[in-house]
Amino acid sequence: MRLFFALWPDASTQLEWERAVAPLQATLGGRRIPAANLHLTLAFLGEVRGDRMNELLRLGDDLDRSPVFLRLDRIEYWKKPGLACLRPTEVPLVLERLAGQLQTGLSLAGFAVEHRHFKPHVTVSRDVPIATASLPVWPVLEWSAPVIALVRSRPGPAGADYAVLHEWPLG
Ligand code: 2AM
Repeated sequence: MRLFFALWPDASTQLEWERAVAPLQATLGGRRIPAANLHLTLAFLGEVRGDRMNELLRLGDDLDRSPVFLRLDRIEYWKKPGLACLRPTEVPLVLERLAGQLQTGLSLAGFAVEHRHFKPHVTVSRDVPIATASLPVWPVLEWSAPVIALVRSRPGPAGADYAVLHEWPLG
């Protein structure tokens, strides 16, 4: 199974984000991510054997579940993956700590995690053909993340198909 941990918005937030970025997406082009797939990844695990699920659930149980409040105030274009994403200019310490705790826990448990610097983002479009500087999002999208989710990703005909396997409420 291809798995990742993420902050997962509720459906109304996903629709709010979709509406907010629609005009910019129309300008930038690329493949729009459907509202139901919008999320903020905390740690990407890649392929994991099914019999390791219990370890991941225990790891999730041990995470600090302090509230995470974000102000998504700009859209960035990332050249190498060719994606556009929503980002907070200010990354709250509590979010840095949560991602760090997760990464450490996963490493100690022997999961292969990426050690690249955590840059919280919500991918909104892929295969974006037009390079652009960072664009402001107004009004700013203010968000209290409701849950940490363990999510399975499967390739589908219209992009990834995500299934939330388990949720841990925040705050
Ligand atoms: P991305 O949107 O920046 O591509 C599921 O693929 C989620 O895990 C996406 O949010 C994706 O981020 C993230 N992710 C992080 N590292 C990844 C990798 N090496 N391959 C695929 N997805 C990755």
